[in-house]
Amino acid sequence: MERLVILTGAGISAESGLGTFRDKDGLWTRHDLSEVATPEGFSRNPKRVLDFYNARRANSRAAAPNPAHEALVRLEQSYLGEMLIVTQNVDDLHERAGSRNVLHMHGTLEGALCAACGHRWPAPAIQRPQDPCPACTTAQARPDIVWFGEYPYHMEDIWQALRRADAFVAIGTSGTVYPAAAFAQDAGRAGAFCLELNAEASAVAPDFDEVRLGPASRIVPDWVA
Ligand code: BV8
Repeated sequence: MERLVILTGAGISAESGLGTFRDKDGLWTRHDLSEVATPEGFSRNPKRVLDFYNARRANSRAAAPNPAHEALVRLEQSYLGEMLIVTQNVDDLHERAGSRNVLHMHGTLEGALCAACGHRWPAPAIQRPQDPCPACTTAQARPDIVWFGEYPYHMEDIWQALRRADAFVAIGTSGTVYPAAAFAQDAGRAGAFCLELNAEASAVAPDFDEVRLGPASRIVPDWVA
């Protein structure tokens, strides 16, 4: 039984009109990540953080999956082995394209989390600082996003899948954020063939057996074909 693990990053959603983080005019070139993507930043100024994610949630809901997302759906439907998509992205374009087996290791814009009691629920279109948690009623609602310094979701399942993988494919990620940036090493150590599909070689390109460069909307369908 073939086992395939696919890791996606912001680059797979770039051609859907959602910004990346580290390309020119990327999100982290216009926002200080320590102010909008850390628990400390949220404590300092909840409204600024909620405004940042409310805008991204609106963009995400207005965006549509692109041919790269759709190619992965075709692959999952025809794949005879086990296929898992691990995404660093917080948009839901994989699910809206039709992918079924998706793990969001950095959370999702479609979720809300209570900073006081840990309760999680579907996010409203707009989150406001005074929104009460449905479980403990305190006004500590925040986006269900894994910020820098927080522990990503599903790590045990992801590491187990990487240890058992026959192939690992990274799509549209710069390889700058850990622990995701180490996944090719993790999979390669377990004997997996590692392929990178990217617009430009990532910081961890040397960890891969093969690197193919180009826009995801072209090179992912070409790879799946
Ligand atoms: C943690 C949610 C403890 C926010 C994000 C070593 C080990 C472990 C941790 C660390 C370590 N060293 C440092 C750390 C700490 C830190 C970290 O990695 N810092 C970095 C800056 C050095 N990591 C953490 O804090 C993580 N937690 O470590 O917990 C732990 C310890 C050990 C083991 C487990 C746990 C939590 C990190 C999560 C932070 N949250 N996202 C939000 O989305 O608002 S991370 C942020 O970067 C993004 O959200 C995204 O998910 C992530 C990666 O970015 P990319 O997706 O790669 O996007 P980027 O813009 O960088 O690149 C785009 C790529 O696409 C480029 O390659 C480009 O060429 C390509 N591209 C562009 N257009 C196209 C394209 N490709 C194809 N087609 C196109 N059209």
